[in-house]
Amino acid sequence: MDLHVISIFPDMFSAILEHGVIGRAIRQNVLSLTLHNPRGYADDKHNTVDGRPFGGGPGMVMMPEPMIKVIEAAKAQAKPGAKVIYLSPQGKRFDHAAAKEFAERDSVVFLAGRYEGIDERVLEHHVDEEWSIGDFVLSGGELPAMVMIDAIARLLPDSLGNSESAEQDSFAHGILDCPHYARPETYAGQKVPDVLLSGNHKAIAKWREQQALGRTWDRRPELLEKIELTDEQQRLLDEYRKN
Ligand code: 9WO
Repeated sequence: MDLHVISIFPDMFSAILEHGVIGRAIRQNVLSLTLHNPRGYADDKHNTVDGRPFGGGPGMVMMPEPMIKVIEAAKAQAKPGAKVIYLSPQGKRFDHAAAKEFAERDSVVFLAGRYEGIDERVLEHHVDEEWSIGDFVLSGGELPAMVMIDAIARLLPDSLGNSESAEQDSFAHGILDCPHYARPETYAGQKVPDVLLSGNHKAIAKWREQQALGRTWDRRPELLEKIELTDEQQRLLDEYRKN
C-alpha cells in the first residue's frame, strides 16, 4: 500500500514511521509512506502557506496556491486512482469498517490541515473525501491521519506479528473486546478467572464471547442494535445479564 501525507509538520510522522505495526509494515515493504510539505510549494522567500481570512476573524487559513501544487505533486507520485482525503471534524466518521475498506486501497493521499483550515476552493475541487476520527477539534489533521494510518496498517496482510489478530480484534465482529490476563495467577489478591486456567479451549472461547457481549451490553448497548446475534450469542448474553 502506497500512502502519501501532506503536512507542514512532516517530522510529527517519525512517531509512527519507526515504531510498531507501521514501522514493521514499511520494513517488510507491505507499506510505503511519503511525506509532502506545502512549504516547498510556496512562492515567496518566507515559504508562506497561510493568509488572513477574508471576512475577518482570528487565526489564519491555508492558501490555495501552495496547497493545490502540493496535492498535484503528491497525486503525481501516488498510484493512479489515489483519492485525496482531508481530515476534519466535518468529515465522515472513521471506524473499524472504514479501516477495512481503506486497507483494500492501493494508494491514498492524506491532507492534514493546520490553523483554521484550508481555503474552501481547494476542498471543493481537489479533495475527494473528508473524514473525521471523532467529534472534537484538534490543532491539526496530523494526529487523525496517524490514527487512520495505524488502524489501516495493522489490517494489511503480513503486517501483524500474529496473522490471526485482526480477525480476533475488538470490532472485527462489531462488539467490544473481552478481558485479558497475564501472569501472575493472583495479583493484589485478585485471581485470574478459573476458566482461563482450565485448559478447556471450548469453555474459554464461550467465556470470552460472553464477556465481550456482556461488556458491549453494559458499555455500548447501541452497538448491539447494529448486529444480528446468533441464538447462542443471545443465550450467552441473557445468561450474563442474569448474573
Ligand atoms: C479552528 C478554529 C478556531 C476558532 C474557531 C473555530 C475553529 N475551528 C478550527 C478548526 O476546525 N481547525 C482545524 C484544525 C482545521 C483543520 C485541521 N484541524 C483539525 C482537524 N482539527 N481537528 C481535526 C480533526 C480531524 C479529524 N478528526 C477529528 C478532528
